[in-house]
Amino acid sequence: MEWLCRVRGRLKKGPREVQTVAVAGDRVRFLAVDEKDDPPKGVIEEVLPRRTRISRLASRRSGGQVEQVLMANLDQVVAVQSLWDPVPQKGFVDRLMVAAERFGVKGILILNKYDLMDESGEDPAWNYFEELGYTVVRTSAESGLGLDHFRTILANQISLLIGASGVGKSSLLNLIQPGLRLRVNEVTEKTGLGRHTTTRTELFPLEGGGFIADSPGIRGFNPWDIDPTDVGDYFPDFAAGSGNCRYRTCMHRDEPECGVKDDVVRGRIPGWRHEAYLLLLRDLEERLDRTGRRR
Ligand SMILES: Nc1nc2c(ncn2[C@@H]2O[C@H](COP(=O)(O)OP(=O)(O)OP(=O)(O)O)[C@@H](O)[C@H]2O)c(=O)[nH]1
Ligand SMILES: [Mg+2]
Ligand SMILES: [Zn+2]
Repeated sequence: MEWLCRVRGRLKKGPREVQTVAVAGDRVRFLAVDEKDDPPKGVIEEVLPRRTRISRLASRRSGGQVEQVLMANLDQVVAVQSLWDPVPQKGFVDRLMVAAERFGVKGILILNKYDLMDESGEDPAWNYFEELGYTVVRTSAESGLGLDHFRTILANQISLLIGASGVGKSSLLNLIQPGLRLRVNEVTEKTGLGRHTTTRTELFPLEGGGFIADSPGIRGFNPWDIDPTDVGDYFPDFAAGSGNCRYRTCMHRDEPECGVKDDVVRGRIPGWRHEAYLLLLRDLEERLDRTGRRR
């Protein structure tokens, strides 16, 4: 049964934190206020401790170091990219997988719109994520490719779909779980971007067991609560090389005798992967500087 609940005022610590008080996936204790109403109404009195969560730094507009919890109590985060229309976002998957490692949830990559792939073939970057141990599934909401595989990955798990607007998150979910009738919208021809059709994160039960959350398209993603000096720890492919860095505190950037950079030169780590690391590092440092915290 579905209850429409507001959050008890005392649970909100300030306007900025409201978006994080109760999120999709939370387990709550609530008080029935009007059972006979349609839908029945209640008030959330308590949000129970979260087993897991996935969070990012809230937008700059909401002021520096603010946690935005995207979902609570999830088992896996599913990064959705489309091969075309919109084109993949550089570094997005790397960042989501860093967040998955940081928050102890499984990371999965969906490559959607496979029907739109041209002769130039698939970017070898995607294979690399597979080699790193992440599950990668090629799908098409148009042809049905990969949907059975995707379904088995979601069964009995609590999952979050996340990716840019227009990549096909809601379209995939409509096929995985018929009857949902989620709204989908064309990608605009002019900009090649989606229209932000889904506007809130919503959790749905799956027929075969488990739950899945659809979420609004996002562009940037800075994982919450990662110290710049630790970012490298969340890149599993850096582990071997960093054992050979001259300095124990090596950030694998400008330092001499860096084992990670050696691995890049030798072709063991692709250049784009190191680049994604450097950009994430820069973004996290920049945020700390802006909010006046130590570096
Ligand atoms: N050719 C092709 N088009 C697809 C595929 N999947 C989705 N689309 C189309 O892409 C457009 C955007 O799909 P949505 O499902 O609304 O995308 P979304 O990721 O939910 O977007 P937001 O809700 O804005 O975040 C729609 O016109 C879909 O029909 C696919 O596999 N192949
Ligand atoms: Mg959508
Ligand atoms: Zn190094």
